[in-house]
Amino acid sequence: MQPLTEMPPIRSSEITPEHVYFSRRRVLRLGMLALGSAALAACVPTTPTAQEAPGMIPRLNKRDEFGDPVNRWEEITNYNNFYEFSTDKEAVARLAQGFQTTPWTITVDGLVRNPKTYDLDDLRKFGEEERIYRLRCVEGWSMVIPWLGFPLHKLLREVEPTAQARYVRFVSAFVPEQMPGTRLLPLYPWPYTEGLRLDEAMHDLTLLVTGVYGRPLPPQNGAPVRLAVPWKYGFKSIKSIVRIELVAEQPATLWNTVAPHEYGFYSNVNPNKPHPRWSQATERRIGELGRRRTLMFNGYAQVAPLYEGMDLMQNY
Ligand SMILES: Nc1nc2c(c(=O)[nH]1)N[C@H]1C(S)=C(S)[C@@H](COP(=O)(O)O)O[C@H]1N2
Ligand SMILES: [Mo]
Repeated sequence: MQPLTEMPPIRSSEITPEHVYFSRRRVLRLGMLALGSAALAACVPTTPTAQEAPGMIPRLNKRDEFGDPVNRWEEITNYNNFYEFSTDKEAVARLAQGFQTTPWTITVDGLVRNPKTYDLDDLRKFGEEERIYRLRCVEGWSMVIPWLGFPLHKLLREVEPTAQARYVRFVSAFVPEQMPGTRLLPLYPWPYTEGLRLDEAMHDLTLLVTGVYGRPLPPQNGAPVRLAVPWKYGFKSIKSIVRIELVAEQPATLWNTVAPHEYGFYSNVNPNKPHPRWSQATERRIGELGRRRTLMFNGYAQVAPLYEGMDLMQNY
């Protein structure tokens, strides 16, 4: 599992609050002026750059293939589902702040010819490209997110699944000392697990994500490595992955175990298949007024051949 290091997690109380940080800079600047040295004062930046100041990251002027603009950094990193930290979407960012993501390894094993444990450096050789994907949560909201990562098939080809391998099982880190949400939900079958059929995992849209918005992935978005499967409900896009196991039978997943009648194994975005407690016909795009129509496969119609001959109303 997730290795524990000697370093304790950073407490949120140890992080300098923004107003203190800015006033310290002001005091420093005044001090420099008091020295009467114009040359020295000129070395002190008078305005914080976007990189330094949290909350001042400019909106990327990019659109997805459907013509929709990407969401703001603030939205993507402050409205999160990550139950290991909290069920409150707006509290996850703060509670995940001290989560230790280095050192980190992902073990890839099971029905493969070349099982291997990858560290973050090992993953670099697979490259990093930007993919702007829609994320549609099963709860009825959505965003457009510019991920950085590489297609999972690159890694799967390297480990060489055997002929018996038919599914891929993914496991998240489980570190209760650093994950207060898991202690509030002790009856959940932790660690968080997910699964894909092997052909879904091999599809070029299936991305292993290492960054977002041109930056490393923040803890609340599933650092250091998470999945993005854009044609499925968001809960299939498992965060903070520590193990990828090739298996013969359809694996148990957390949400399918907790509420099988509400969350199927496939969970493809499907506007015609209502959740037992709400419609899935429309969604609220974060940052927009009103609702928009939800599209079959979240708009990614190219995956339809994966499900030829399957009744997606029964086998959801
Ligand atoms: N380990 C883990 N992965 C997870 C979740 C979680 O609670 N734990 N939530 C899922 C859900 S419901 C959604 S909608 C997405 C949200 O990803 P985001 O916060 O990066 O937008 O992560 C998914 N991956
Ligand atoms: Mo979700």
